[in-house]
Amino acid sequence: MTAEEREQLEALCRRGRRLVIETVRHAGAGHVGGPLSAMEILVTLYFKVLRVDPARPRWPERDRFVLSKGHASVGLYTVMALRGYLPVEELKTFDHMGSRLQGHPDMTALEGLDMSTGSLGQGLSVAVGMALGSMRLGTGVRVFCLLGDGECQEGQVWEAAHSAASLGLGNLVAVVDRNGLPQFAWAGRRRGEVVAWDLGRRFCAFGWQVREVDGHDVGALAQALVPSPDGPVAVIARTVKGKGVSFMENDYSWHSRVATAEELARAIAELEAPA
Ligand SMILES: Cc1ncc(C[n+]2csc(CCOP(=O)(O)OP(=O)(O)O)c2C)c(N)n1
Repeated sequence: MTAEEREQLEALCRRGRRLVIETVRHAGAGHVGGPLSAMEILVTLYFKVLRVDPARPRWPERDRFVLSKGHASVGLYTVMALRGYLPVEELKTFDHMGSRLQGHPDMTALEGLDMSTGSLGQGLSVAVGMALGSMRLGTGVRVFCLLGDGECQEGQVWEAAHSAASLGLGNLVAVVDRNGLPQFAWAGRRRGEVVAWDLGRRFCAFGWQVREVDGHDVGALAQALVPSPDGPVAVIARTVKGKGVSFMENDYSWHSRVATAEELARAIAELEAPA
């Protein structure tokens, strides 16, 4: 990746973070910490990795993306808006009655969105089905799925992981936003305790190729988010929940909290401060 390209993607991430916080404030509800931790992952996917065309959202040979951690929908809508799937102005309708942009993604409402999600643990199973279909039909479609690390406590994730490896899905990449901080406590831990459990070893044990990267480094992500003909790939992206705004980072209360006018101003000042 050239320095210029990196700068462009990083600028998109800063703009995306601001839009997420503003959108949630405008709606009066929504998730913040998880969309902020996933911003570089989403921007790298939509601007560098995915073979998609916003002008042809139903192009049969497009790559597919499944946001398994569906509560981060505001992050996905923001990046899709920046990519040209919808007007940025439409983000102001987020979570309103009748809007195409709901608190969890609705594939029947917005073209270009490939899967409705929100009930954690299910997205990887769908991605496995999509990848299997593509492999059997020889379409060349690649499938990418973003999971939360808290979400990986769901047993269904591991049933899907087992199937993907058994089926030798060389067109499937799962990326885990490993921010170490779910909404509630990890089993046996205090609420708000950051726990970086070793998901890489678990995916490896299930027969996946594992790549561990800094999840805020767009260059490293672009290199890692590449399928392998040998079978499914798990990218463990080390991230920080609430990344980009000092008082939101690693604070579980920002999982889903609406910024006050004063907090919004402070967040914007930080995001727009010269590097
Ligand atoms: C099956 C299910 N149980 C509970 C929830 C409520 N919930 C929404 S987000 C969340 C925490 C998710 O943590 P993680 O996957 O680490 O997401 P991130 O920190 O990246 O936002 C929970 C428990 C849900 N959406 N689905």
